[in-house]
Amino acid sequence: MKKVILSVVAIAALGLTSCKNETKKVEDTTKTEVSKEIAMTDLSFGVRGNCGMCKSTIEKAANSVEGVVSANWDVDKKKIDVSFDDTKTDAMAIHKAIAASGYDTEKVIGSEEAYKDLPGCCQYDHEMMMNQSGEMKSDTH
Ligand SMILES: [Cu+2]
Repeated sequence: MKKVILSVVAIAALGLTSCKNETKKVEDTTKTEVSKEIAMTDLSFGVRGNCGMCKSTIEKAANSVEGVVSANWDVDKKKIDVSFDDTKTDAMAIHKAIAASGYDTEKVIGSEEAYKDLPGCCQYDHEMMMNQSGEMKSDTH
């Protein structure tokens, strides 16, 4: 008799578990859809560079980060504007991707090896001011 009761309980438990799983799946889908709409983060920070070729290299590096939706580097201001999905990436990942392509950002020094492989016109001055007309960065001098 006990065995019968146990198996009934077990079947009931299985039933409950599968019901819960189904409910959870529905909730997850809804959450993902909601967060996609509100997770976009806009960020701008300084990146050193010289010219239009630098611009395409820097933007390509930023866009290669999964979750980055748009990247626009300003050659005059030495500054990049990035929009990204902060559930997929974060600011440091974007800094690192740009640095790996050879360019200095405000937070990460550019890869020396990648810098050496840049075209001569793109080998920017490492002392160059960046993020001009952005937030005050005068504390570095
Ligand atoms: Cu260049």
